Amino acid sequence: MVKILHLSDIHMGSGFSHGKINPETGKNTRLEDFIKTLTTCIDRAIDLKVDLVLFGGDAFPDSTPPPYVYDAFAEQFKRLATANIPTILLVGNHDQHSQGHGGASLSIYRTLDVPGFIVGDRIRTHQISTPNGDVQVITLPWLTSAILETKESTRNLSLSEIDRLLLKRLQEALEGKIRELNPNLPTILLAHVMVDRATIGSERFLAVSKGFTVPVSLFIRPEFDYVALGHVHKHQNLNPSNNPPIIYPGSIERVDFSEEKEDKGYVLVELTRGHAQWEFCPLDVRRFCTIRVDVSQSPTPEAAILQAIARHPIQDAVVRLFYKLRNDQIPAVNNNNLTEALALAHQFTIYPEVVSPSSSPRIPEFNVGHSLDYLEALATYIQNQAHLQDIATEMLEAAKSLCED
Ligand SMILES: [Mn+2]
Repeated sequence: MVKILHLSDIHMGSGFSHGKINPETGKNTRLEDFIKTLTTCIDRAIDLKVDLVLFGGDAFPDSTPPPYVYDAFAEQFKRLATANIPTILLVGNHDQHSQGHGGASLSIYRTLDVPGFIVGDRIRTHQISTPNGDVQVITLPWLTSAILETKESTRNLSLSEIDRLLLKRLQEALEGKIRELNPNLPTILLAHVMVDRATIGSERFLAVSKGFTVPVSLFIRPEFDYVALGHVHKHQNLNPSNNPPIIYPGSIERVDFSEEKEDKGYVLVELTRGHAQWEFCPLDVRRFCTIRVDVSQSPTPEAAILQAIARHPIQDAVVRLFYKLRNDQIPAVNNNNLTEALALAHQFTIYPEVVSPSSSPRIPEFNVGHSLDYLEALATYIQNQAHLQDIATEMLEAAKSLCED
């Protein structure tokens, strides 16, 4: 049985705006948080004497992090080399340099020939010897046409045609690798991809280019015993039958507020040919906390905001407070009192929003008991908007032609 630690999406150096400078170290506290969490993962790998560490990609926010961030990452991974634990660093979209081909922030580990380290920047099969037997790993980095060696010109193709072409190339490449596998060895696919079945959080906004989505069916193969993914920050298993498990461990720290409610962690796997036993191990990471309160109807707006703050566990958390109030209530809220109430938080941001009760009166016709046909609804809306009268006919005609398509 081969023991594996699978982690992904470290994004070290992100989210500095959610931290502050630690006066003792001069470092941003969010960098310190990320270092602490990564340290915990590496400690676990060493304490448990795992046979292999798989990193699913996205080491930093981009491929050219500042040297002190680069160092902090290397300092942790070096401990695996010292402990003789083989490690595969897969290249994610954030690791690839946007200029030119093949450059990646992780390539330096190959250049330096770090013992036991493999950089997965192409589709390749790696056979790794461990004290508990050999294991084979197919690496599938973030896909670009360069990685798939697409020779055809894509100049005249639409984006969806390029995606189809890439998917076809991927299927061919993967099939080739699968046929060359040793059928007797435990087998892993390590891939940095967006899989169609995934529930996505912040990667929607983080991805530099949208890239394309791979159907999960491509990975449900008897040749694979475990599919180790990276890219999506929310931990999930995409294969309910668990045969094979298709696992996003998710990011190890919250990169932004879209991950407020997600558990963060890594995955431990016990692998034999034909079976993978896996377990998600949660990490103790900094909490994010959003407070939303509408005090526009309150006779005591400041007290209402303070009560809302008191209801939330803000201690040591990254907090954002959204409150809505009327224009005439502004003098009744003293920002210093809010700041004082939030002082227990690690870091906080306050977003007041002034609402005016008369800004959007309902159109009476929309309150009728029967539902309106959408063209009827549009016509009613336009009738009620003085500034649209001169283009009313054109708008309705355009809407009709859209509906006919
Ligand atoms: Mn990614």
